[in-house]
Amino acid sequence: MSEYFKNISKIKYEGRNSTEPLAFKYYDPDQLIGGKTMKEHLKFALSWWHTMGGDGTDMFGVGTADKTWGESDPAARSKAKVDAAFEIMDKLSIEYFCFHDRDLSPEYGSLAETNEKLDEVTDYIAEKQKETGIKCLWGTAKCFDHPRYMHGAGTSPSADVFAFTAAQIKKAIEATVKLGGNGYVFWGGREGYETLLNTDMGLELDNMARLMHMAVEYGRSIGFKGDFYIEPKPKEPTKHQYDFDTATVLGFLRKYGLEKDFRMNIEANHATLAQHTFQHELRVARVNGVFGSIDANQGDPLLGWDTDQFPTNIYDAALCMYEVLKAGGFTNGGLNFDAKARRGSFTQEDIFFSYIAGMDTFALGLRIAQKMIDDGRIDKFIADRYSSWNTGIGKDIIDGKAGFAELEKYALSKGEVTSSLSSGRQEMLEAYINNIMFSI
Ligand code: XUL
Ligand code: CO
Repeated sequence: MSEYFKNISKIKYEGRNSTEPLAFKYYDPDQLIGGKTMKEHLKFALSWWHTMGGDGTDMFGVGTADKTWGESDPAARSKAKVDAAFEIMDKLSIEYFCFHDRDLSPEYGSLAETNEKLDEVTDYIAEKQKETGIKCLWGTAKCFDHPRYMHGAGTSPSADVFAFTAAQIKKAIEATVKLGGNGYVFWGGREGYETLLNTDMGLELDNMARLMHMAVEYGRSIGFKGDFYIEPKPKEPTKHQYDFDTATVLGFLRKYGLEKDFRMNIEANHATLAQHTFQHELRVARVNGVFGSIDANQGDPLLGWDTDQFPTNIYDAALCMYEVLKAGGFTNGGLNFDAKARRGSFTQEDIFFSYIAGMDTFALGLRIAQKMIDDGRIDKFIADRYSSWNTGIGKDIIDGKAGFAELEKYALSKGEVTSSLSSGRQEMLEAYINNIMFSI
């Protein structure tokens, strides 16, 4: 087995004063933060598609990075990708990976042959997992790139395409179970529409739910105990994706009785495409008990599309980790870097610089989030702000003891209530965060 990154040795934690670019400044895997090690908190994962396959191809030009791994034969390349991926994960101390079926092994002449070749690759991965202890965070099926999925997969107008989709997902769930994955993701792909003039929305949504019920039923029948996830995204590739944002997906899950088996896989750049902050999406998931996993990346605030950049924004990472800690941490989920080096960052070293940047950003985010909680000023402010619900009329409302009649009586006797309000203190709270961040 060849070494692909000969000039790069295992990346070490050297601390904040290090100027070595190929070293962690903040990610110290075994450091305890709030009683758990950083690696237990963060559960970093490599995304097979961007890292092992993404070569910088965009709408205006061909790839800039060589991701052939020295092989032109597709089967040999798939195997080489496994070797290279495990070398990257080992050198970066990344303990998980996420995959689409077709990133592991491409389509061949028939579905039967495609499945057979996928089995060979997953057998090989399973062996490497045994040797290294590296785990699968989640798997998914690439039901969006082949022309058969031009009008959608689970939401295709063609029942034949729906059947093909089901067959592909069945196999992808089997691969996930075989690799010990604790999650199976549905990201909408082309599940949405371009124009309502040709679209039976009601049937498409019913069918998407049918597909998910089949996936749950089959997954559970072959021993999948992990979480199914939906990864919300409002647009791209379709004009309107059905899984628009967390709130929309929640409505869908509840309508179709899927809420017990599904949680959210929240992606930062998808949140901003939906005109939400990353923290908003995480909060909606948390307060509704469906927080699951995270696709860690960021968009460019000046671009309105899904740029999938490696996360370097400390503020966003801190508020993200604050939500994760408040949710009790990850259970089956983790932080998957659904991110790619920029097209101009085309060298092998750039893979490492990108991951180091992302991992250090989240390590800092975690430290700041824990400090926000330990500091207590923000939590106390919020508790005080809502203290009128702990006693008196507030408590009566919560306890179900006061309805419209009692509240009218109360309001009439109380008179004007503006004086019961206090300042929202947004600027003071933002300054607290700066204070906490810069004294870390
Ligand atoms: C696409 C996206 C996907 C999913 C997995 O925008 O985020 O890579 O994470 O299909
Ligand atoms: Co994603």
